[in-house]
Amino acid sequence: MAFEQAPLPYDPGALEPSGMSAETFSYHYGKHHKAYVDNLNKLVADTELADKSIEEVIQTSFKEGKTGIFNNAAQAWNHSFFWNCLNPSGGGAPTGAVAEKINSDLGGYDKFKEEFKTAAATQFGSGWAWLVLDNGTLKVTKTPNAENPLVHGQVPLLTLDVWEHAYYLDFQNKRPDFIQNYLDQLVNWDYANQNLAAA
Ligand code: MN3
Repeated sequence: MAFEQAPLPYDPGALEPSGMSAETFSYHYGKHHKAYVDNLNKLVADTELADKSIEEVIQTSFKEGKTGIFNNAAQAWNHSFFWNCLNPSGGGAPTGAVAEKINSDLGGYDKFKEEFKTAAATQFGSGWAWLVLDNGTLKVTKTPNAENPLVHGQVPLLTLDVWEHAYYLDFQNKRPDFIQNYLDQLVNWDYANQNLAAA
């Protein structure tokens, strides 16, 4: 049983008016994400990990220092999660329970935005910025390369991919503009609320 790349939750051109082009999706989903899934399947073929859930593969390979498997499993998972964090009608202020918790745990939406922008902009090299639930409290974090909150016992609510491949076609070297665009035009608070409700 092979791991599969989940379909995008929208048409690859659907986010173009919101600043993320179909060309970006053709590379980011069609090449980068696909390669992580394909590599994962090659690396776990004929091992006991082939029949585990991808979350179990992530935890086990991280604990056991199986870097190649971890990197590809986590990147396969991170990207599937990331596509759901984007919405053609997304962006702007949070809603629902997440909004209330951002007020109580992070000091409000404006403070969240500053903290998230700083995390995403200061992740040196490749990585991810996250909004997570950590022991019942919201936190903004950043992780290098493929690392994700699952291996730190946290529940991810939202993420932004800050690998250069995520923004170079649309924003070139201007990572801060890509981050701002995510917050203003793309972020899917409904998905964050679903993840919070399921936590
Ligand atoms: Mn990526």
